[in-house]
Amino acid sequence: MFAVRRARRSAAVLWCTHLLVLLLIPAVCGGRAAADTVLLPATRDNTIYSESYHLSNGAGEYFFAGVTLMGNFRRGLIAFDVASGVPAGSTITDVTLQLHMSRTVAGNQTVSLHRVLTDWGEGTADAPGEEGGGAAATDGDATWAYTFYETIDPPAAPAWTTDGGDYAPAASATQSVDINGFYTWGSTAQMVADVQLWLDNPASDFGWIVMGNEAQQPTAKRFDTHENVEVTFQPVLTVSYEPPPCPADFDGDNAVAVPDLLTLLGAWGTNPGGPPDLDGDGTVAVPDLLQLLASWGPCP
Ligand SMILES: [Ca+2]
Ligand SMILES: [Ca+2]
Ligand SMILES: [Ca+2]
Ligand SMILES: [Ca+2]
Repeated sequence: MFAVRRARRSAAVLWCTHLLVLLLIPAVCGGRAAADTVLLPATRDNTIYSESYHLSNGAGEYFFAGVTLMGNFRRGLIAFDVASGVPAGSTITDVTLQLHMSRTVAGNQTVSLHRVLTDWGEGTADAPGEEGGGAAATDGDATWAYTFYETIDPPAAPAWTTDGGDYAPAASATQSVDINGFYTWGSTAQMVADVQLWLDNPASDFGWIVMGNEAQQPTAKRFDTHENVEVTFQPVLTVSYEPPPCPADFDGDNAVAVPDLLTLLGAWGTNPGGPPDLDGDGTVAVPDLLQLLASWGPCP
């Protein structure tokens, strides 16, 4: 009995000592996060082909937008994991999307981004050659009719409400695309609003559908995907944001203090998908602890 009590007291002393050390660190660390910019890679991209419900290109090096010589439509899909790269509670201030266009027979054409309203997938379909014809969709690929294709029983697969994808009618951004090279969309107020929505509601982060000029033919443009072997040609979403003024104040009492510290320690080693994973790297660990300690005290 005595031994047990003594062991408990030792543990308590050890805990208090640790806490004391932790409380002293802020005086050394100091400082607060300033406005920041993050470059996000695409987490998925794909092409849907109007001539077939069974064509896709989830794993291809390219995606397509516009109308082919034969009059068939191609629409690109592209999404980014905003919540993984931007701290929860941030205010998005500027958003640009850079794509590299690598092949076209058409001249200058408008290519627009529309926010996608239904979740969709990227399977392992990999079109041959220049990839314009697509490939047989695999499980989980988006196609003209389906959001997550099922090879065993396609009609049973989850489908778009409308063939060709479900998306906001108004474009979030448009850009004229001419010869091969890099093109940038934004920043527009709607792109900022889209990314803010995805940050605040990660379950709605379905990205944009990339649509070419569908009023004439040919207008198709080929863009490089996140699978492209040339890394510098892969899509990049650049997001600037104001971090929340006091992200480590988990309990909202306007100060970073012991209760917040205990919340963080209580989530140690877990992936809460938001606070107290302050740096959004998917686990509550030392960097999050240091960030909390650096903001110790009253909120600004
Ligand atoms: Ca892809
Ligand atoms: Ca290929
Ligand atoms: Ca607090
Ligand atoms: Ca973390």
